[in-house]
Amino acid sequence: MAWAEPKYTRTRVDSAGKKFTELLARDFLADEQADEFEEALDIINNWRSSHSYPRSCILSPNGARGSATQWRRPPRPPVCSGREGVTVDASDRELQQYLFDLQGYLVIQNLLKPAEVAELNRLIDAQQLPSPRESIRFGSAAGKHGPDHGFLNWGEPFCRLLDHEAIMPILRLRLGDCFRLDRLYGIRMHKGQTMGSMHADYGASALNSFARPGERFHFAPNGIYEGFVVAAWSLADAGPAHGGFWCIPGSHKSNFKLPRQIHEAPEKASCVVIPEIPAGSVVLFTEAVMHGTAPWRADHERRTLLYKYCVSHMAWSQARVLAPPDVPLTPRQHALLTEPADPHTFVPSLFSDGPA
Ligand SMILES: O=C(O)CCC(=O)C(=O)O
Ligand SMILES: [Fe+2]
Repeated sequence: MAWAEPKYTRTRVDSAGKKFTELLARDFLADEQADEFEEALDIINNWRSSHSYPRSCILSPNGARGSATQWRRPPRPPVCSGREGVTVDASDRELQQYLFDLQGYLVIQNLLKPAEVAELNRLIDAQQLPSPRESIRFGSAAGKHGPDHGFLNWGEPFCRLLDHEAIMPILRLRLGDCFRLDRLYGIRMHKGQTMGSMHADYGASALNSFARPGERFHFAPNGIYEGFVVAAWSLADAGPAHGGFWCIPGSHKSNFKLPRQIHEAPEKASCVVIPEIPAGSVVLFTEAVMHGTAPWRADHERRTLLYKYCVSHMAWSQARVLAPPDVPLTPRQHALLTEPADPHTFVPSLFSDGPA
């Protein structure tokens, strides 16, 4: 890995740091402020890449999008251009674990080739679905939808994503060796559409926050205490300029309810981030992180496939995702459709290097 030569004095770097922090805290930047922001970023980047190890949340498979030290310019305003930046090698599990745990989500860019994305989109087109104005969700299974195979029966490319090699080790970081697919659905959105409000399925703001905790299962105070993770595949570009998934990084660790002010106007809150998730990329997020759907502002249609996984002894849905009748599954894909049960006693590891 090549490290850059330092180009700026300590004083220059310090003042760039102050400017960067000041501008980052704003929701909107005027054009000349955006230029100042980028100039500050260039100085920090140079300092950073000449001195320190990168940090952030955007992963690129095998560094395919550039070196591990490369900042991506945050998109220009409006809202919440991400604090995301550096690309890191997708095989760096330690960094993935740290960032996923820290932020509650992780983006892996450009995992699917354009031809794979096109094939999935073609199979969706072939369903002749009603307009998203009638129904934003499509191809659902389990959850409130009831038992179904959903879009898994639309073709092998949908089943391949169930246990895609790039996401399994990252799901394992949060869910352990034994987990199951709890439900799935797709989202299509047209310009101007919105969907639901921000929510988290665990923690102080969750509907279940008044439920008594289990008597026999005690969690370490700072351990991972929820077991529901989503892999959401983008089949169309999503991000700050378009809309799509948004969240409050780190909120899965928060002990306090979402303030009304943020709930009512997330687009005004600088803590809300819309990550850049180009077509062919996946965002993994814990359902415990405060998240939701930003209004769709792009001319193109939003298309996202959401696969939701629980630790094996947990079910979020009452209903199950059924095996697709017309598409054969591999043994591991079948294993993901298991009934909830104790890990390792009733449910074997999904990983060949895990305990039997
Ligand atoms: O629009 C999105 O990607 C978020 C959907 C959502 O809230 C969820 O999957 O739980
Ligand atoms: Fe959600």
